[in-house]
Amino acid sequence: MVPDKFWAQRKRLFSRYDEGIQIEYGEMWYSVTPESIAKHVAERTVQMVLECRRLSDAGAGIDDGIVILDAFCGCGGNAIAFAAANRVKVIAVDNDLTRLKMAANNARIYGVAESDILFVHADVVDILLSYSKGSRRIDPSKRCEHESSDTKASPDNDRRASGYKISGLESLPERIDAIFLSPPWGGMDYELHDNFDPVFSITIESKVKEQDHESTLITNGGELFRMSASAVFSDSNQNGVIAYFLPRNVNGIAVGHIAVTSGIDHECFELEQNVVNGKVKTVTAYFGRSLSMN
Ligand code: MGP
Repeated sequence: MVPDKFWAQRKRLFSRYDEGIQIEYGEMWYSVTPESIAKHVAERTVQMVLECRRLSDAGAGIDDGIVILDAFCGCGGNAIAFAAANRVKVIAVDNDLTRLKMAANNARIYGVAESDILFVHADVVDILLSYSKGSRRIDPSKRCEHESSDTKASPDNDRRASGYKISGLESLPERIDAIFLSPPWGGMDYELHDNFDPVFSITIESKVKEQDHESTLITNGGELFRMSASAVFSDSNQNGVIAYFLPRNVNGIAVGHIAVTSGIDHECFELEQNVVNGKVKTVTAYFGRSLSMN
C-alpha cells in the first residue's frame, strides 16, 4: 500500500498520474520530484547553460542543442521535465532497470520524443568518470577497471521499453552541458538531521567487479559533487552547470564547503528553496560560472 500522504499527492508528482503513470513502490514514492518543481529546475538549468554560453567565447554555440545528464533518473519526473525544455536532450541514467522501464513508460505518457531522451542503464560513478570537462574522455565500452556488475548489458529484448531504447555506457554522447544530481538522501529520516550535510548523509553504493570477486564502492554526497564538477566544468571556457537537488534542511555552509574542497573556482553558487502550495519542499543548489559573472 502506498502511504496516504504520498497517494494524496500523486497528481502533484505527475499531473497525468491517471493516464497510467508508474511509480515503483517504496523509495520512489517519496523521492519523485513534484512536477512543478521539476519543471522549474529544468527551466533554471537551461537558462544557466545559455547564460554560460553567452559569456563564453569557446565551446558550444548559443544555438547548439543542450545535453543534460540526469544521473539518478528514478521514475523519470525530472528527466521528463528536462526533455520538455526547448532543444534539450536528456541522458536519463539509473542503475535499476525496473525504474528505467517505469521512467520510459512515464515519458511515453508525456509524449517525450525518442530523439529528446536517451535512457542509460549504468552506474552513476561509471557515467561521471566517463567525462572530463564536459567531453567524453574515454571510450566507455573499453572500460574494465570499474565495471558495475549489476549494469552489464542485458539481452536485446530487455533493451527497449515503451518504444525507447535503453542503452549502456557505449551510447553516451560526446558532450554534456549540465548534470542534475538527485541522489537518495538516506530515506525518510533525512529530516532528523538539524543541518543535513551531503558528505555524511548521502551514500551511493556501486558494485565493482574485480577479477574474481565483487566489492562495493561507497561514494558520499561530497565526492559525488567533486566527480560531477570534474566531469562537466572546464577551465578553458565558462561552460558547465550542476544542479544538486537537496533536502529543505540542508546546511548551506556544508554545501559551500563541498564546492570549495572540490577545487572549483566559481565565486558564487545559488541555493534555491522550492516551494509548493506555500511549503518549502526541497532546496536546489546551482553551480555555474555565469552566477559569478552576472
Ligand atoms: P517529504 O519529506 O516527503 O516532504 O519530501 P513532504 O511531502 O513535504 O511531507 P511532510 O511530511 O513534510 O509534509 C519532500 C520532497 O523531497 C519530495 O517530494 C521529493 O521530491 C523529495 N525527496 C524526499 N526524499 C526522501 C528524497 C530522496 O531521498 N532523494 C531525493 N532526490 N528527493 C527526495
